[in-house]
Amino acid sequence: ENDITRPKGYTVSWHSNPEIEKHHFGHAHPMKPWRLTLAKGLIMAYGMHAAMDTYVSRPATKEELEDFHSEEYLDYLKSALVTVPDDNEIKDFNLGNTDCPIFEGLFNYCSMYSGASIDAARKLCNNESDIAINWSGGLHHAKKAEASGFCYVNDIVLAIVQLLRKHPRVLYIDIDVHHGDGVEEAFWSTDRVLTLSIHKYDGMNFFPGTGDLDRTGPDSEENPGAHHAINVPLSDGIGDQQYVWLFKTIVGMCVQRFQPTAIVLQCGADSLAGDRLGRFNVQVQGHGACVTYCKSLGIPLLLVGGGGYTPRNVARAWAHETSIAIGCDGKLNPIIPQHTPYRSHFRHETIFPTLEEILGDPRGNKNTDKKIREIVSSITEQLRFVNN
Ligand code: V1P
Ligand code: CA
Ligand code: ZN
Repeated sequence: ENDITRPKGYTVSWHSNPEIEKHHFGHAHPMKPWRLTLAKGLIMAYGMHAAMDTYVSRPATKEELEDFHSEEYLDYLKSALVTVPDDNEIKDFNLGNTDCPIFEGLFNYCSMYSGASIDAARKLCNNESDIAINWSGGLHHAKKAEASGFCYVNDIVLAIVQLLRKHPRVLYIDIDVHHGDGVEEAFWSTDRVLTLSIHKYDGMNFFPGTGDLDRTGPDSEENPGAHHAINVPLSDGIGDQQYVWLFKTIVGMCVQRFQPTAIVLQCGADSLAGDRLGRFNVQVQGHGACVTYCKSLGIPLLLVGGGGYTPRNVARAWAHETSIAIGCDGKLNPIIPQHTPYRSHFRHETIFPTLEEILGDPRGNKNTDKKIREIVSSITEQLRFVNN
């Protein structure tokens, strides 16, 4: 039987809007906003919403979006039609291509997921939440005046800008299988945000092609941002043991050195085994262990989504991570209640014993322990230059 009660002594807020899930990137496109419907279905089927403050988020205002994006870009994004755009506009804003199509309601979709991240950040600033969650956010590739890799508006940057109003230092951690280039670039020249991305790296053979170990910030020591970008490039097939050890070791060192007053964790679920675009072998348990570790630090925490292209696995991971946030992980009924309408989405699966177990052929692990230790040594050296 379910035993979900409101956690005593701390508050978790969940920010979402059902409007977001209704948008479609197009049939062949891997980004499926309805994975959020699946995640919400699991979260609610377990009754986890009863343990959180739930908010229906509102769209971000033009002024809020302009905290990062250029007015010309936003104007174009707002007026963009589902027709083939002018060549100059494609070139200027990287919009209307296979990765970043212009679809019905695009601007509404962008302002909605961004509004949720901004609201979540404000709850943390006002001490009204200890952990704030927006699974529809985490769109880490968007630039000031450019869409990239399924991301049009960078809700993470907008949320961090809000956090910086109250918080002197923000640690950004990105466990999406892709490099968090847009967030890294936005805070490239400041020492108030330490960005850490763990990702697959194989030069131009894997999107977005950046994020090698030696990409540590601006080259000039005069620039306050020097050494404040941390990149963990990995190869195919990393599993829970190496991944979680690496995560705890590096995040632990970052927290000790940088002393963040707030943490933003991008929980991109394309780092899970069996992901349609990903290459890793991380299980829901290992992915969730990253959330558990961040929660254990006792620092205000913003959880956002991100990538994740095998929708049922995404839903399981984010439902599991919601259970970690509210502190009921391990106490969940392993069988999805029979009566939930959402169960129909899962019925074709041959194995479905627990929320934590996911499907997908294991990939061969190309990451040696030696390489993992070398990464840690290199980042240990880098962090000597980081002082709070
Ligand atoms: O590799 C590319 C293209 C090729 N170049 C022109 C760029 N794009 C990738 C984009 C991946 C975006 C990941 C976003 C996130 O980090 C955050 C939400 O998860 C790409 C891939 C791929 N396998 O890397 N696009 C597509 N696949 C794609 C496939 C079918 C239809 C549309 C896009
Ligand atoms: Ca990443
Ligand atoms: Zn990704």
